[in-house]
Amino acid sequence: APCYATLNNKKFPDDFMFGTATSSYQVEGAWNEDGKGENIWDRLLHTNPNFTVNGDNGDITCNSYHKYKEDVALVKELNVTHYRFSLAWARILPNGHVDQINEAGVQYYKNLITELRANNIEPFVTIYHWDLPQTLQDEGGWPNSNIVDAFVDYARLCFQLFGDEVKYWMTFNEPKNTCWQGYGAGTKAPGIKAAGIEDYLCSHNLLKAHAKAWHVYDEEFRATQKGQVGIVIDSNWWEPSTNSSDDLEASETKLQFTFGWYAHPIFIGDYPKVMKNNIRRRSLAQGYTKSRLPEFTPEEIEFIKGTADFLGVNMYSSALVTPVENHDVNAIGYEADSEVRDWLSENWKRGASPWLVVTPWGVQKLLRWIKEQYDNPRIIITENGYSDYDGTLDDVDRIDYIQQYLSSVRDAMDEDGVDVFGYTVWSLMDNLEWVYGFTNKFGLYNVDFNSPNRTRTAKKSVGVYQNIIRTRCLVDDCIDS
Ligand code: GBH
Repeated sequence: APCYATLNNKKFPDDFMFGTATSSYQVEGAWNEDGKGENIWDRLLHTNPNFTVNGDNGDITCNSYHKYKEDVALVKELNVTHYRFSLAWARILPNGHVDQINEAGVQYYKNLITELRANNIEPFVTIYHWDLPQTLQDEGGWPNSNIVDAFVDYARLCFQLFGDEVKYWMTFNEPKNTCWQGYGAGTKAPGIKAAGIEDYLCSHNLLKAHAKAWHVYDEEFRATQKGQVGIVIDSNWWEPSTNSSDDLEASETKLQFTFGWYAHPIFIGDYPKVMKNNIRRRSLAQGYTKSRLPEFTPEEIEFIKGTADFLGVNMYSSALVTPVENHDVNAIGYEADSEVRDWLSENWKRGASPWLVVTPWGVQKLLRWIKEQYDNPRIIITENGYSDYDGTLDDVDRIDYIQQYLSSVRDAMDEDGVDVFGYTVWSLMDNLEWVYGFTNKFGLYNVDFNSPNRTRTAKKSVGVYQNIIRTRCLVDDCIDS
């Protein structure tokens, strides 16, 4: 029997939401069917198969485009309140712009949403989860400010098409990974390596696009559709490697560079001070005439501030931090700009993903920090989950992970008064895990990628999650709070 000693014994509130999640490129397949346009992942993985382990790509993956009814049946079987999925921009708008709408793509999402509603499952819709239409990348992608209006037109169309049935919208999933991995480190599509320059331009445009889309909803749709628009921001918990004031400060700096990069403009106004100061100081020392971090005008700061009805948090892991000693002043890059170094403790249990360590206490610390920083926003955990290599049905490590993290979330609610209204397991099923292809498996359901049917099979974690949802408890002798 599992050891319950560290699990919270308090019930989750009756209205607490429990859900599960996927994203379009990772599960849909049908990459060129029924009029879908090419996106940056299609292009990158077709032209450069070495980008992923085993040359895996999303051409077919879980085949959810054809199997969505079966997917919804699994979601139903889980008995969750909500299903978080994303819209593939190029499936709706093949060239990225609203002059050409792909009716078959629109119909696919209408069918999916109808099927969810018919089964009493709340759709949580991410408008952008990393699959930019290739045509928009050819126009410069996120670092080019033209993208702002292209995104806002697309978002408005989504509100028009689906907003009668969708009440929870998220503009962006993990902007840091769109920008830093896509245009800085080059480890995600479009694979551009321009760290310290294009990642900052990308974020600048993305924040404006987010804010504009929120205002469009607020002015044109909120009164009739009565939904909410938020954003999903991810971060590790950055644990000070010692109790020294330098390490405490490194933790704060790293939180500002990761979470604050997006949350500060949206919840407080403008970029975090430490980002503005560090990047300006380093840019000038490097011979630039101004900071590599673009500046918002006072009007833009006001326009972006307050543009989230709720905050989605993706949290999986933690790392230790300390200031970089004798840092190289000439290094141009987002990571160099933070002047903080991070690494994983040898003592932490690992998942299959090289970055994933089992640190449930980190989620409580992150949630408490968010509450204090941003004046107690309404939060939903939009992703949390555990990867293994083999997709085993006897997934005791995943069960342990989910129980421990949920317990820590419950502690954050109870001990720190964090306003958490829901939790979402990544992922409904094993899927295309970006550069790790099909080798890192996060699913509650196993998918047989060798079978043309892409057969789904429940893992042991399904039963455990069903039980948590039914009882709203992590332990047998759980108490009402
Ligand atoms: C999420 O990304 C994605 O939304 C989802 O598509 C994906 O399948 C899932 O998680 C599992 O990976 O130094 O803070 O940047 C989370 C991926 C993992 C990206 C941690 C950043 C490095 C830590 N993130 N990673 S950080």
